[in-house]
Amino acid sequence: MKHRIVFATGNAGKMREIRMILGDLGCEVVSMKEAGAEPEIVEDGKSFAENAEIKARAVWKCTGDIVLADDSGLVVDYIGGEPGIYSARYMGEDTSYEIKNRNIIERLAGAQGQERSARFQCNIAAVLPDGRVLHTEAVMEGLIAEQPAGSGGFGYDPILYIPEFGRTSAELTIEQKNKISHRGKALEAMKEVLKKALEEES
Ligand code: ITT
Repeated sequence: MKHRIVFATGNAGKMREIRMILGDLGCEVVSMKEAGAEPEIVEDGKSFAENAEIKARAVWKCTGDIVLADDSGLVVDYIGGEPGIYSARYMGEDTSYEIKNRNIIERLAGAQGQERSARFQCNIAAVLPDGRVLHTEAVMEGLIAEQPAGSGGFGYDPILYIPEFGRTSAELTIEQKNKISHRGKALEAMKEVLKKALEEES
């Protein structure tokens, strides 16, 4: 693909994963900071999809390239789907994940087995140079762990236990996580959708 892709995220943990997943696309992938496009973005959408589009559109207005954005979060069934789209802001943007993760575990006191079901959810939005918008979405299913474990990844990774690995998401290598994660799957799907959309264009 000859286009440059700008990724509208300020989250370094996400960007690390994104660079690996998009590495085989054969085009330059830069963060919005690297592209010199850091507009004020107000994430006031009501869904992952709306927020992903808000971020991608805001950066696209500055650069005009293909702009991708990720809106994602942890959805915990036992507490009504919290923190969901508010995952980054849960208990305050500046509160450490050690505290946020402990708090979620505490709120699940007494929950057993499948009652602890939770997932990471991710919506990817792409705004094309002509302004068209594409979306893909995926989840990574797991259970809220009894204790945080692992130091890989970022955010809520230490508390999402992935039964097929018998480990938390923070105990997986980045390669393992990218293969099965919400972000990995949504971005793989986006690669296909993007290729088709750009072929139609040329
Ligand atoms: P950008 O909007 O700049 O991309 P952000 O961190 O604010 O960065 P979101 O609004 O999409 O991004 O919030 C996503 C939050 O969900 C993130 O900060 C983590 O708390 C959580 N999250 C998403 N994916 C995760 C993952 O793979 N592992 C752990 N936590 C994750």
